[in-house]
Amino acid sequence: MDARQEKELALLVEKLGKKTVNAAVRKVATLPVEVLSWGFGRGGTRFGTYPSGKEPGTVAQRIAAAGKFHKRTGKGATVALHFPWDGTTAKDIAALAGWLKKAGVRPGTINLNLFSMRPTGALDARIRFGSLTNPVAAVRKASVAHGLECIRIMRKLGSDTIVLWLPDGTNSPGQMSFFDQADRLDETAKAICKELRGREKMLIEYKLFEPGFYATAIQDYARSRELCRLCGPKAKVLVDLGHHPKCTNVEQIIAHLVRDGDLGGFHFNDSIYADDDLATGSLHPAQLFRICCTLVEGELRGYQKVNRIAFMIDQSHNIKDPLDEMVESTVNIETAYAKARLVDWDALKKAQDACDPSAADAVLRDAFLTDVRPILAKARET
Ligand code: PSV
Ligand code: MN
Repeated sequence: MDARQEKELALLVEKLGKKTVNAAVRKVATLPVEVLSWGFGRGGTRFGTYPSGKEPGTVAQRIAAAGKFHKRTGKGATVALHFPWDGTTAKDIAALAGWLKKAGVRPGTINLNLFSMRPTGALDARIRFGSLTNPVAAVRKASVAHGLECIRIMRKLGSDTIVLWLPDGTNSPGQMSFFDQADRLDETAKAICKELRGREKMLIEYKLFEPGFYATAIQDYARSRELCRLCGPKAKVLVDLGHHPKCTNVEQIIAHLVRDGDLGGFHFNDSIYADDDLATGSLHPAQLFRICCTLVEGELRGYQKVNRIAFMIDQSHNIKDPLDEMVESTVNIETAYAKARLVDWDALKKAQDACDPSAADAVLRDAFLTDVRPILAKARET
């Protein structure tokens, strides 16, 4: 930290007290944020991908970029991996383990990819009719086998979490019965989850739409939670910020999940129109703050510890330099989280219980409007 930052931090201490500021620094410094390997490459849309030529092109280069990110920010100690994107053969997985080690980072969540066709086997063009819910038993079987393969990769790399995001959905009302869709998914999701042992986990991610535009198989947190209940305590819900209908109160969903200990993880990104996968906190910093507030409140009430929830960045870097945009998003997460750690919870509760919403809002606004950059600088130094 330079002299100016030290001075700004001292002013914050004077205003908020040493205990509050030090606690915020500690919490920001120890907040784990996972980055995703493909996010270090150039993202695109269905219209095209326009590389600058400077961004990492291979898996090895992307992992090296993740190492650079980790050294610069202290975050990204773990890297989310997608299969088959990040490797297919045993040789690939061994090489991947080597690149991760060399980059000084660890494998994070292992993400199933049930939307890319494979050159051989049943996961061919028929996956346009679904993977775990496909009407053809052989395709469902191959999809479960991919889940089991991801569990083996997870163990080989030394990770303990797989993520199931299901691209399955239909495009027209007659395409598949809701009842068949649900029955098939109950059976296949259970078949994957029952292979997990000990501390291993499966996070189940929901999404309202895309690539199916009529009826997605895991469309909301109710369905995701229902599947988790069916699969047992190893399964938890994963919330991706871009996967809701517009105007959804995501922080309220978070509260309901946290109360029941059902929140397993987060995919951070930002959006205006749909699942835009833009930089986290670039458009809706206040929403990110409210989400962080809910997480902190959940922890203070003794539900789920914030640091035990898997925070991952899941966004696509189509225009800016991917490494820069990853740093920008991380700083936005840290900023929102630091502000949430500054909320005067006693004053807030008092105002709420006294039916004084103006005073309550003022408490939140005080925290939100605080310039926490000195806290972030101190946390980074730590
Ligand atoms: C789907 O939109 C998603 O959010 C899932 O997490 C996928 O794994 C990821 O994006 C990559 O496409
Ligand atoms: Mn996601």
